[in-house]
Amino acid sequence: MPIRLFFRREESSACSERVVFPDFHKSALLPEGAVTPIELPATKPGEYQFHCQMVMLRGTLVVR
Ligand SMILES: [Cu+2]
Repeated sequence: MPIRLFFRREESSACSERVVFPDFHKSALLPEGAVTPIELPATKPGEYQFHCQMVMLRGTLVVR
């Protein structure tokens, strides 16, 4: 199934203004104080990294 994630940006550092999912060639601007949905296509089980533009803030999306 396609994936929909919601990001809520809770601070104003420029670092957190964009989230990047390199495996999906997808990124989104995150307005401060707002919830931003991000749609990703259906994909194989595995772990997919996401991060800010400078790769300082990071996370992992686990697909089972
Ligand atoms: Cu950053």
